[in-house]
Amino acid sequence: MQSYINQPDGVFPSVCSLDCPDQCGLLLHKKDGKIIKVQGDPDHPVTKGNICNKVRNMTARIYDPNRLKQPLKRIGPKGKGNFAPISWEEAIDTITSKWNDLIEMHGPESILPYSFYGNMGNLSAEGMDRRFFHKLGASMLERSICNAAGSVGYSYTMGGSFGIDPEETIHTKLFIMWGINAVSTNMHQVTLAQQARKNGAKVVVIDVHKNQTGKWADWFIPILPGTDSALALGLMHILYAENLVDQPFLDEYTVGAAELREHVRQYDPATVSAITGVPIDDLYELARMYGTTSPSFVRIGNGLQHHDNGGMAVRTIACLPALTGQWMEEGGGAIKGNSGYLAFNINALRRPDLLRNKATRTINMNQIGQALMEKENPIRSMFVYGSNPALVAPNANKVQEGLMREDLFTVVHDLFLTETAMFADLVLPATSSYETEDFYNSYWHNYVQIQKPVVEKYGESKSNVELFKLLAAGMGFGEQAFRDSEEDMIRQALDFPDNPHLEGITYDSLSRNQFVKAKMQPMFPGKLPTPSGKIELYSERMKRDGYEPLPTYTPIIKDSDLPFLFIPAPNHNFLNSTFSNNAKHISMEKEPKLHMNAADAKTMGIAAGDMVRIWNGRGECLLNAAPGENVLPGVLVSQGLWQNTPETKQHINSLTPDRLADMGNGAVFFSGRVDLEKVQQ
Ligand SMILES: Nc1nc2c(c(=O)[nH]1)N[C@H]1C(S)=C(S)[C@@H](COP(=O)(O)OP(=O)(O)OC[C@H]3O[C@@H](n4cnc5c(=O)[nH]c(N)nc54)[C@H](O)[C@@H]3O)O[C@H]1N2
Ligand SMILES: Nc1nc2c(c(=O)[nH]1)N[C@H]1C(S)=C(S)[C@@H](COP(=O)(O)OP(=O)(O)OC[C@H]3O[C@@H](n4cnc5c(=O)[nH]c(N)nc54)[C@H](O)[C@@H]3O)O[C@H]1N2
Ligand code: SF4
Ligand SMILES: [Mo]
Repeated sequence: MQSYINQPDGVFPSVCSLDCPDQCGLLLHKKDGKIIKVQGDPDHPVTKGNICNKVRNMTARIYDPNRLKQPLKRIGPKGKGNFAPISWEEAIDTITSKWNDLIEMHGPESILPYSFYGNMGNLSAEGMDRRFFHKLGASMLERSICNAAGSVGYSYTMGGSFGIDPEETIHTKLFIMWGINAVSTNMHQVTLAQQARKNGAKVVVIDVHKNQTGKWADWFIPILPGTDSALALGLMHILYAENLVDQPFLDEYTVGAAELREHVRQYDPATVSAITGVPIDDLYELARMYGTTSPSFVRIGNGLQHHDNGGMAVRTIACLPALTGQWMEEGGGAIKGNSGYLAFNINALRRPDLLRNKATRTINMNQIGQALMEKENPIRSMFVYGSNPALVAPNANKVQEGLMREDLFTVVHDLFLTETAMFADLVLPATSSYETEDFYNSYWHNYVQIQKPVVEKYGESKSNVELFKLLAAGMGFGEQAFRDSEEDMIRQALDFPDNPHLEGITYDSLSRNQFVKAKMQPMFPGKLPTPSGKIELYSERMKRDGYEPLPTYTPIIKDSDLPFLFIPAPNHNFLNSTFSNNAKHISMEKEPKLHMNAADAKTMGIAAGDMVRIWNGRGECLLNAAPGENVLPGVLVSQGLWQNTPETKQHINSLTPDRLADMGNGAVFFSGRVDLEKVQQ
């Protein structure tokens, strides 16, 4: 394996490992064996040397004095953060002997892995760990906290995670950024749009919050939360009524266009305006703009699908480009996610064949609080890595209650003593992605990239791959799968003739070139991976799965009579909870705010900067009020997953519901209701 560890000085290629669609190419500047600067790689064809502030300041995180150096064991009460250093040998012995006892007494399903994409590297996030837990026979985790509802919804229409190549969007004339805060969460899509703007392109943003992306738009359209499918259906109504549809495209490449035409009659502008809060004139203007501008492109975000009806919302919006035949144009169409193009051999990487009991139970990560409190066949041990459930999972007080269980044996592998780690019995130090080998495939642009180790492992930290190999050895697992090197695993994963887009992407080509693009061809003319091979405006498969076969608006669940809808979205300088513990990034973000409509604030006697308490049956939070015109009346928006202390009470997810979305068992962070009062000081 090629490695730059032994070169103390120089500039070395890297890739951003964070859960962000842009997956930037990076250059790491090293001096005396340490990274002194993180820079964008100007040669990366999409990200072209520009990176976000978060990662430009990454050295502050990887050399943060609070970074974990050694394994720790708990020596005080749970949650208090009293730990003492131990050796790796003792840590592995403690875990394996505890697990051997649990397996003997209660079976392997009493153990649950909990992980997500803190490191998007495929080996780190879903490699040796999956092999290990499959062989162990542990409970399975349904990893549906992020985009599950929308991905399933999009697939009903388009067959899978396939959109256009974002590099084409320099040709786009109309951008609709729908439920995506792209300035913060997909900055290179913004760069591409800026390029197109020089040639006259217009940008429309549809969001519940006029955030940085809304302010950057030519036209910001505020919408009431959870009503996007009604808006899309209203646009379809006008497109059909005014004959702005592309009939030859509909005839050739879609199923159900005639049924849809009839179906959308009910979504007339007056009805849709009343549901969405979008004025009737704006509905006409947007529909006509969309029906007459070509190429037009819809970037479908993740925000609009974190709702009870999020799957159907994405399924519905995904129908729009078909109505106008935009998939035929270079720079026309949509992107929800593009991971389909870079699909690799997950069976070879994850080895589900090692799981003997095919009826092993699955636990939804969005309901981890409930699951930990379950009395029947309880989870007795949880192993957390690449995720911070105490902060990121909904209904956080329930999660905390579960983590406090005296009889729960919790192990956390992370770079920091996260909120979750505070409740752990054992804490294990993890390497950063710059210290280990892995491969990365973006879910937006279509490049695969490789990371070679650039710096030595920090302290005694171990990578996910190393850790699960050690655990496998400790459990006495003899298969070759637990001795494979990183290189072996990358080769196995990329050996996948089933996906023609992967042709030419190999360990060797990546090692030579650092990034290699998927083989792309226009989506149309072509056959989609839907049952009919066409865009399914009407979906027989949905009918079979118990859904309305045509796109339909269903309101989100009114989970209480409390007056406000609460949208706790991500912020600019953290990445989920990553960076929320780094002083540098906290100082860039300043403080958590609560955006509210000025009229609501006036009625309640709240002024800018007032401390407000927001609460519901699940929990409460203290935030600084920011009244204005950036949200509609009845809507509250906060940004970022802030660290929580008993004094600051900033635990946003203590308020969020842990019911599941309409599709994919996804999370519904943005469908909860709260009340609000000024804190008298
Ligand atoms: N800086 C930064 N970048 C990130 C992240 C981060 O935390 N910080 N997180 C990463 C991850 S894991 C993900 S999944 C992506 C998420 O990035 P995005 O796809 O941008 O999704 P969100 O930021 O969750 O929400 C986007 C927008 O949806 C809006 N919204 C909420 N409800 C509705 C609705 O009902 N309708 C409409 N139209 N809009 C609505 C919110 O106000 C928000 O502005 O970003 C990734 N990149
Ligand atoms: N209120 C609200 N809650 C949300 C969201 C929201 O919009 N609003 N967004 C949701 C979404 S879209 C997502 S994707 C989830 C994300 O939730 P998580 O996936 O839990 O994301 P992070 O909070 O970034 O936590 C990742 C952790 O992995 C650790 N880590 C990084 N690299 C490695 C490694 O190589 N090995 C190990 N062992 N650990 C590593 C980091 O230090 C960090 O503590 O949050 C969800 N929660
Ligand atoms: S977080 Fe996103 S924008 Fe920032 S460097 Fe990483 S991939 Fe690029
Ligand atoms: Mo996410």
